[in-house]
Amino acid sequence: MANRWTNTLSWNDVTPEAAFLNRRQLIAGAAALGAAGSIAGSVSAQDSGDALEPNTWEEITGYNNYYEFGTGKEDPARNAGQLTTQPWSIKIDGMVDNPGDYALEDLIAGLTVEERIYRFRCVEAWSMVIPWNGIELKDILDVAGVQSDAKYVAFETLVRPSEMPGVASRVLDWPYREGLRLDEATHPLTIMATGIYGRDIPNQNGAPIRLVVPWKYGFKSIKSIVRITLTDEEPQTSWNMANAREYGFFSNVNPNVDHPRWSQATERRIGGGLFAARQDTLMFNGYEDEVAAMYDGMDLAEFI
Ligand SMILES: Nc1nc2c(c(=O)[nH]1)N[C@H]1C(S)=C(S)[C@@H](COP(=O)(O)O)O[C@H]1N2
Ligand SMILES: [Mo]
Repeated sequence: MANRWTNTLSWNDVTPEAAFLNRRQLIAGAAALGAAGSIAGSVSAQDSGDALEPNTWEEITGYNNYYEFGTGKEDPARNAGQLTTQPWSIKIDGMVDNPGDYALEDLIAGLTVEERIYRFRCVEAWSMVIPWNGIELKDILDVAGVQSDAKYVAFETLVRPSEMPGVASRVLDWPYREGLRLDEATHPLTIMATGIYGRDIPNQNGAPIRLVVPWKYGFKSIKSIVRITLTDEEPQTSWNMANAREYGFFSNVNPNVDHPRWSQATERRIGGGLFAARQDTLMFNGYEDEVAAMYDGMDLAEFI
């Protein structure tokens, strides 16, 4: 199956390390456009001026937020290696036709894993570009059979104190929880990632499977998921529970709405070096064309 979102990339995204992935994506994108399509046609006007390029494997796997393994940026790489990720099952419950405990390999058997190179913007105002391998969340929800009265999807991360030194601290109320509105969850940009650079996703990045919602601040992209619940009520989410004034349910990337303690207008690209200029943060992290319609008529300064 072709990558429908190849057009979120520019030619400038291609680095030697990622070149093989990009070439395959561009070929797939061109094929999807049909005989009249061109490779150039898969580059969006919005991105064509950007000088983005994917971060290196070392940057992506060495600078992380995963508080179950500690609050320092290098704690997850240091401490997450001990996490047992096989076997792994995900409980899917709530408003679904087929609730149950699904072995991960059964749940995703037959579903398409795609390469998606996405911007990733943490609420702390740093960013990366990450070449994920993942499955559209919608495809996974279809296995469970979402009922028509469901309005939200709630997610929970594993809590395993014997392997997660960070959960001894009360820095968050475990399990780590996140949630999306159903239209956000079934949007084609929303994926469940199982890989990076074509390799299994490392533990510190959320093995064996984590959410990626590229137009929202990074904390929405919950790691190492063990439970997915369909519900008709807005779910509780960890950072909103910890500080509702600073972290809302939506948490869409928005350069025009500052965090109460810092500006969100610009960001520091990891790997750019000590003297690199900060970059302008893009509305919806650069995915405005794809997602803005979901928030039509909403006051984005109110619904943070
Ligand atoms: N379970 C869990 N998921 C989590 C976090 C966490 O602490 N625990 N941190 C979030 C935050 S703040 C960010 S920025 C991203 C970081 O993802 P990365 O380490 O793969 O870059 O993971 C998010 N998902
Ligand atoms: Mo974050």
